[in-house]
Parts: sequence; C-alpha cells; structure tokens
Amino acid sequence: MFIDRAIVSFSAGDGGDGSRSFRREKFIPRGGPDGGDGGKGGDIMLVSSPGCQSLTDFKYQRQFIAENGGQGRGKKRTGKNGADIVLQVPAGTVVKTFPDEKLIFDFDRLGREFVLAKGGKGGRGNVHFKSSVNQAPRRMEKGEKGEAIKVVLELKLIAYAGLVGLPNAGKSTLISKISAAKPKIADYPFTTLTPNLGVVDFAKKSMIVADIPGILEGAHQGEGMGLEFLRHIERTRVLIFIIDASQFSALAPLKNFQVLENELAQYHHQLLQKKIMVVANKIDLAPADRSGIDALQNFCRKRKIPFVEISALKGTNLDKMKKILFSFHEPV
Ligand SMILES: Nc1nc2c(ncn2[C@@H]2O[C@H](COP(=O)(O)OP(=O)(O)OP(=O)(O)O)[C@@H](O)[C@H]2O)c(=O)[nH]1
Ligand SMILES: [Mg+2]
Repeated sequence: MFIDRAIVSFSAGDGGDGSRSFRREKFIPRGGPDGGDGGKGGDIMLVSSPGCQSLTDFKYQRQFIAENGGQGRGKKRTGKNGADIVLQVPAGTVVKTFPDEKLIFDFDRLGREFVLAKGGKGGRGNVHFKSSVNQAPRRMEKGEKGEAIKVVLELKLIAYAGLVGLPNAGKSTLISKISAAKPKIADYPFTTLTPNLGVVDFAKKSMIVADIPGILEGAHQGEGMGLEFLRHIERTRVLIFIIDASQFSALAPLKNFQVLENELAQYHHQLLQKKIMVVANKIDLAPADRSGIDALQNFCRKRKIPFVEISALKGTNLDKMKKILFSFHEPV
C-alpha cells in the first residue's frame, strides 16, 4: 500500500525533578543540602534515511512518547536522562502543524535530522540553592514538561518527471511501456488512485517518472480526486502533459492542454515554471482530420514547448519521447 500522509502525536519526555536532600553521615550531624538534579527528558527526533521508503510505520503507530528523565537523588546524584526516540522517515517527507498545516520542516534530502519535540530540562536539586543566609535550603525545582506536538507527516514523491493528463489519457499505459512499473490500466477514468513510480532508462541514464491520477477540470477546487494528487508533482522538475489525441477524445487537443495548464496554475502557479513537454497520445486512433493535432503542435512550437506524437499502446515514438525527456535531464 502506498501511504503518503499520516497524522501523528509526539510527546517528548518530562525532565526529572530536582531532589531535596540533606547529608546524613555519622560525623556530620547537620549536613548541608546534597539533592542532585533531575535528568533530561528524551527528545523525539526524525531522520531522513535511505532504508525508509514510506510512512507506513506511522499508520500503525500514531503516538510516540519518549522516556521521562529520572529524579535527582541525594549525594548530589543526577537523575538518568530519558532515552531519545529517533524515527526514520523517507526523504521527501514534510512535517506540518496539525490541523492548520503550516510547514515545520522539510526533509528535502537524505540525512537530514530534526528534533520535533524537545525533552524537558531536569529540575535543579537543592544543592544549588545554598547561600550564606540559607544553609539548609528546602528549595528544589520541578523538571520541565517535555514538548508535545501533533503533526501531519506528508510524503511527496521525488520523481524527476510527472505525467499529467485527464483521466483515461493513457498515462499508466505509458509508464508501463517505458519502465518496469505495472500499474492498473483500464478503459475508464480514475483507474489510478495512488501514484506509481517507474524508473525510465535511456542511453545509460535513468530517471524516475511518476504516473499520477487523472486531473479533471475543477481539480484545484476539489473536483474528482481534488488536490490529493497535485501534491505529488510539486517536486518534479519536468511535467509531461499527456493529451488524448484520438478521434474519441471529448476535447480538442489544444483545449485539453489548456484545461490541464489552467488547473495546475490554479493549484500553484509555480507548477508552470517547471520544464514541460507535450505528448499527443493514442496517435494510432488519430482522426482523419488532423487539424486539431496540428493546432496543438503549432501552439507548442510558438511557445517553444517540445511536442511529440506517440502511441503508448503500440509503442510508437517512445524513443523519440524519451530522447526529449532526457534532454532536460541534469544531475540531481
Ligand atoms: N488506442 C490506444 N489506446 C490507448 C493508448 N494509450 C492508452 N490507451 C487506452 O486508454 C485507456 C486508458 O489508459 P490508462 O493508461 O489507464 O489511462 P490513465 O491516463 O492512466 O487513466 P487514469 O488513471 O484513469 O487517469 C486504456 O484502455 C488503454 O488501453 C494508445 O496509445 N492507443
Ligand atoms: Mg492511470
């Protein structure tokens, strides 16, 4: 199962209380204060690590509580520090506040660490409070409370390119032909419900391409699958627009492109600052009158957008398409 979102509570450990204690030794009848400090509460830390690919673990455990610090004790003994909890998340995870979803931290690459909830400091024992006027202080401090926070963890796929298209355009068919991914393909809209990633190889290079659910007009307002899926292409460098150019398409190719472009712009205008290419698919079923396809091609030429006609089903022009795609490629 592909899990890309989880709501989780984290509570760091409380600091241990400082101790109130006085020396009691045989030959020291009125011993001074010797209460030690409380230990620190355990922190909760997240780390983006290569071993972790999804947020599945957080689906089964939605609450994490770190250990409290131990109490200080007599003879100036400090309480034990509570153990930290270190949790792994995949690179591409963002942490947001719950429920207003403000960004707290972005694990934009491997090896990043973030202390999500800090353990409370231990309280000081009475040994610290001795003064010239108070030789036998009864004062000690309580340990601080550990931080507690409820957050949204969200995994954004880090694919190099994302396939965007209306439902049924042939996105899943395409990724199944250019990579080893085996997504569900069917002749009805919204076959794809969660993104599929595929590794595409070409000329000894490879890149990750994401097949996402189809985008409908009104998607940015929550139509169809709503915003759920647009999230997944926020991080790609390239957007591949898949346009159904067959005679059975309900929309003219250029109109089709404009609907998609408009939805992306409404969702987040920066999406359109990515590099894009346009792929007219199902060319094996192109209408006899090619004027609709030509209109899209001319439009792309004017805007200097690479354009290619393919048949994902028949495998036509897939190398040509990959060649264009890899011409965008730069090391990441
Ligand atoms: N003739 C023809 N049919 C195609 C081509 N590409 C895809 N199809 C068919 O179009 C239908 C939809 O294909 P999918 O790959 O599931 O489309 P999708 O864009 O992933 O659809 P959603 O996941 O629902 O958004 C299937 O019946 C495919 O066989 C093509 O190049 N030519
Ligand atoms: Mg699909």
